[in-house]
Amino acid sequence: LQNACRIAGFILVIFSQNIQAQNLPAKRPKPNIVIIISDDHAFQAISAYGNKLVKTPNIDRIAQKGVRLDKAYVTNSICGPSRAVILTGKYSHKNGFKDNETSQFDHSQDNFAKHLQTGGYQTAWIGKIHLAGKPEGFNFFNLLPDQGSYYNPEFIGMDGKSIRKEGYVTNLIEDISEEWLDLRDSNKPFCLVVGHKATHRTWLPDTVDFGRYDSLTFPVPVNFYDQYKTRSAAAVQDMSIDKTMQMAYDLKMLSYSSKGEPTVNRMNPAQRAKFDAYYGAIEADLKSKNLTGKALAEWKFQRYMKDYYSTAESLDRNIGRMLDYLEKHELDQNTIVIYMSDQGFYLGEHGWFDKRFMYEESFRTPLLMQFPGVIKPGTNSSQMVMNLDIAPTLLDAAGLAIPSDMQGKSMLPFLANKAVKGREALYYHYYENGEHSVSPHFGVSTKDYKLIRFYKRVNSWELFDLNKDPSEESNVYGKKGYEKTTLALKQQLTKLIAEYDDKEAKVILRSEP
Ligand code: SGN
Ligand code: CA
Repeated sequence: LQNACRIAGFILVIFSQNIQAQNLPAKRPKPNIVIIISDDHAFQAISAYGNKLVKTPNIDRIAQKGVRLDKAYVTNSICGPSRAVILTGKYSHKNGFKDNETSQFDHSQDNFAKHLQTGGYQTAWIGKIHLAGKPEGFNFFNLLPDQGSYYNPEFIGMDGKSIRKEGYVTNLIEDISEEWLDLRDSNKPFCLVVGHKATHRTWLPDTVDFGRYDSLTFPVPVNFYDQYKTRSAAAVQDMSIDKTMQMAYDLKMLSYSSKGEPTVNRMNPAQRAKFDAYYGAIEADLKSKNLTGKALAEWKFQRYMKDYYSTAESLDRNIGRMLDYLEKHELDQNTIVIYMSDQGFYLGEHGWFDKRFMYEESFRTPLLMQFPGVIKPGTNSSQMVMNLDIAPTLLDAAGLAIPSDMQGKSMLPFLANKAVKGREALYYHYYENGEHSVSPHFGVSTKDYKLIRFYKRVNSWELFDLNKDPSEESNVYGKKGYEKTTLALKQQLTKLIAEYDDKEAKVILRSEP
């Protein structure tokens, strides 16, 4: 038996070395890494993902030089938790950061940057991180406090002090990133995380982008007037464009009453004058129209889209600056560039903005990656991957060991070799129970079906037949003909909960709603 074990172990070593050798050409220097993480930037807002109305030429450059992942998802569709998953390669229940409202991120825990550092990398995080406290594993950081501000934002330095910088946040984050790249030790590989605030609420564009999309009329999504029949959990939210979105706070019509502070207060006089000129004219026109009901809801939708896409314009432009920087400094051939959002976002689907639900638009994230010499340019992949996989992928690319308690898997085996298969099902768990009123839930999704268990605010099951109902409007849980599928999905869910050791979900699963 001992001999058999020894031989099996030997075969395993040979096999894993083979995979490693397939993933990375043997003699290349360690690749540099740039990860650009935006906030709330939906895949459906990107031309590489099929948006025909707007152009994102620079994000598309990454797709042309590398891979566009069409089935990339997050484990918990909310900002801080998603970044915690990206950093640690572990689900929220393992890294401890379950929600933005009550969780505290423990920076002393393991993360990919610490491994890269010990592996000889210089590391930096610049911009939004949304995990309060002092990040560990980074040689340099310069961070937005909390959500940060679009105009003249504060940045927290390594000494803990805040400094206000004049300008528009997306440009400033790129400026600081390039300054760090200029000053780095060019004898060592680097890993730079560029954390953008765009396109987070309240979608405030750079002054140069005001009105950029005014000539477009955006098509109202087919399920904009969703009545949430058969889906009690979807009916409970507070994130509709019609009811929740604020005229002053969100849409910048400042003479309307506002729940929160409108986001113009940090602007300098020159910025404010441009803001007033642009939004003032829209407000005057709106007042002359006296819109109500559906006409007002659709006016809000059009304004939301114009602000959202104009905010994304600066994001794409600054991604272009980063790609140009890498090319100009001849770094592009040995730098992995990843573009992703912290989660997806609703652009009017189901009548919503915001995220949180395990439904497609918020569950899924854009994810594009270039890795010259390893990933074939212009590849599209329909492998199911998660933000959980970023940390192990980076360690794999750097030729470093992946800690056994990281729950994600390296994407390199199947990105480098088409014959290798990724995961078959996705496990999701969302916890927050406050703003926007989305009930906590967990669930499993395969390519064909999605089964969700809501708890706390709403207690219910939902099942979607994704091939027949891709926009997830018909809950078929308990419907005739779905008994076997439901049973199989429940078994798969139970298995994933055990595999990822989600004790809380295990208890809830045992109790019927
Ligand atoms: C803020 C926003 C919410 C948003 C959360 C989480 N409200 O609280 O609309 O859902 O952030 O976003 S706001 O009035 O402050 O704009 S996340 O991206 O940080 O997760
Ligand atoms: Ca976010």
